[in-house]
Amino acid sequence: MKVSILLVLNIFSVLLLPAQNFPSDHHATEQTVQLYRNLKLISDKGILFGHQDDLAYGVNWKYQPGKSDVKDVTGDYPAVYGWEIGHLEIDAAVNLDSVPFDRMKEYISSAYSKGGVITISWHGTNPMTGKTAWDPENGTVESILPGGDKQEVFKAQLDKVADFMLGLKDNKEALIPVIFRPFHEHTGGWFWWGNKTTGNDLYKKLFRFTVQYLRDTKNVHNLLYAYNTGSEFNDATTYLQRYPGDDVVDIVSFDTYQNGNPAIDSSWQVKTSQLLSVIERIAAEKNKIAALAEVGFNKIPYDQWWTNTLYKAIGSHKLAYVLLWRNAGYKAKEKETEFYVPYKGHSSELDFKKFYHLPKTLFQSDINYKLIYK
Ligand code: BMA
Repeated sequence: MKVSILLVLNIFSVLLLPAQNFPSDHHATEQTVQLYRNLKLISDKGILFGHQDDLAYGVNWKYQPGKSDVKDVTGDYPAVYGWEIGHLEIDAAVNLDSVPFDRMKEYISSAYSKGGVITISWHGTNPMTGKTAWDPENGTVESILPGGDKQEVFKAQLDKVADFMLGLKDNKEALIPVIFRPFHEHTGGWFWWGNKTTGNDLYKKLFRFTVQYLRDTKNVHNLLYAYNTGSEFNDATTYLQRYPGDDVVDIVSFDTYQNGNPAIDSSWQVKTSQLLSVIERIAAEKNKIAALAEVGFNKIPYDQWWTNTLYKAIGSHKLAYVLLWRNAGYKAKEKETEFYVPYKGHSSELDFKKFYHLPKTLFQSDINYKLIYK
């Protein structure tokens, strides 16, 4: 009896396994499938370290071949590279942070050849008003879904996203896999897709329409999809309130930024760890991948933030990657300075090196093409 139950269970799990080990896109390219599988395997061993716009610029420099603030401090590059395609939808040559799209493609393919993981965010123009992503205007999402009077405008935006993704190729003309993270931080109210103007069902429809259009209409098969909230949730129920479905999501993630004084107050660290436990459990139950898609402490004004705060928040979790946000440096328009990774000479440099040497933090030299894409 026991034996036959075990046998049935075994056959059952064998039958289930292929589906479980496949991304939401059943026509995903070989390298995309391998990325998905390998990210799962990697989460058992360590956490890939990522940085937004790492190769393009840093604090006090721009477009110097081979340069990276992460490399200047640690001697090594990140393992995950975040890029941003906002303004692609309005045919600009540079993104909303002035990174030229043609250079971005070069950075992406050079990182990919070394096994680097690529993730892309999209602070897209509001298709209804033509203003920025930070334009939470009522009725936007209704107007861009099928039947809405801005549906064609939105589809034209997605056509450009599809062209960009399909233009990412290696030197053998194979498509480069990308973790696409559209409509991020939707549990806040600052973006046009956010919860101030977009109800839960509408958000789900927007996400589903986007995936189905890119995947099934435009035949884009080099994407894994990341569902991404802010830190405005406290348990699985609230995290999943706007979850669009297992068939359109591969990665469950959230964004969170440190504020306050972590030297005397560990509440951010404790909360971040709690929230990571929530998505870690969801990832295990749904057989998805968990990640901390954006994180940082602007200007890192606590010199032990890396080992004493961030690592304490993430170190015990099963996560594929963490991505630190961009080292913009001084932003003349806003008259403010923004960076999340130390540069040479910064007060948290030593601690970042300690963080780099921890066995669980994985950078470029810990990975290679075979490990990630084969
Ligand atoms: C924000 C800031 C902005 C930037 C935007 C999109 O968090 O870094 O300066 O324009 O992300 O990358």
